[in-house]
Amino acid sequence: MRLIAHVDMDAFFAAIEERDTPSLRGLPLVVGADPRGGRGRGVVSTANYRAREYGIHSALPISRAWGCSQAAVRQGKPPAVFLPVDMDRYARVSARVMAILRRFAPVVEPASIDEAYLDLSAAGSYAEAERCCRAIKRAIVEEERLTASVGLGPNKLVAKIASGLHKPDGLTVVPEEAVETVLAPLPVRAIPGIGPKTEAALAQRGIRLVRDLRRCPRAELEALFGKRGLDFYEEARGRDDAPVSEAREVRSIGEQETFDRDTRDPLRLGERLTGMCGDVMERLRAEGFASFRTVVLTVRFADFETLSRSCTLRVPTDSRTALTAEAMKLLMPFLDRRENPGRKPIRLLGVRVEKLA
Ligand code: TTP
Ligand code: MG
Repeated sequence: MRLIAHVDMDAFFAAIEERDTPSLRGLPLVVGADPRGGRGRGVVSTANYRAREYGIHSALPISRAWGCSQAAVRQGKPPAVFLPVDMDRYARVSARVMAILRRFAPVVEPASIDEAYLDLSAAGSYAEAERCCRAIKRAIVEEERLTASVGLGPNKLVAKIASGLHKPDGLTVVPEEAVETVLAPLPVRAIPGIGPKTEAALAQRGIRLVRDLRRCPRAELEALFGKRGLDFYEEARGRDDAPVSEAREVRSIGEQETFDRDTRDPLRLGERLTGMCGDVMERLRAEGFASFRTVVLTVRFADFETLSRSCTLRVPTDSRTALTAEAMKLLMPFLDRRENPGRKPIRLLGVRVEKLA
């Protein structure tokens, strides 16, 4: 019998800010781009639960988050506090949380900065694995003063869905025999891999809940979505045999920045790019990688046209100078006719490293 847990930190970036700054506790918090009094650009990274009551959530444009906060103020509620993203600090906390998890499970697979899968099969029973999950939650609270939500189930798919069912500070156990009942009433979006596009395509056919998806014949799903359709067929039944594997899910580490104003100023772009390269290197180290080989630069122009260019080094490196130099080389053609014949100003720059070791 497999016993798989999924641990997901609650309102991760915002929870760290609250922990580290007592004066922020209990206030609605938004971590993300600078709102600039409603004129800011970029998006919300995360909001704490108090701010979510205002309608603010991850990936919402920061200007809209500002609007939500203003609306709340008009109803006599406190304004949201907007904080910039301090990725180095969050990455360091993440590394410590992952280290705690490794004390409890032989195999831990980090799935993002704030979530991981654990193989607890050695516990032998749901009762024992559940005790282990409680101990994990306790250790994270005691050592990091942060809460996590945990899901326990027969595979990664069910564990992941379960961890999201009782947030924050939840522990949700879904043994094999409960899988069908628990999944049936959930929206199809609860299935990882079903995004807004697939959701819309399914809704057109009247398929909104996992229970509707279960009624859809295998051949029909395959005809609609190809190989992914076959996955949906299995997932609707809570089936997933993917192993929990130490092999890092993290394939790339990147930073990006939307500028206050679209710009083609080489000095300003170069300065921001250098800053981002520094942040990427810090995260690379915080997440335990020794080197990278590929550098990818992303440029979004004022009209939202978005281009990426990459280069792969002959040998892996851990040098910040090398990263900055390669990123600069990739940027240059965007400043002149080579990649930017229309001389369009740039809205966003991003840099990421891949082929990590
Ligand atoms: P999530 O686990 O999706 O969100 P969360 O931990 O803030 O809240 P929840 O309690 O619902 O789990 O993501 C983890 C962190 O990743 C989050 O704190 C901020 C960051 N993040 C972004 O920067 N942009 C995004 O669009 C999302 C979804 C997350
Ligand atoms: Mg989380």
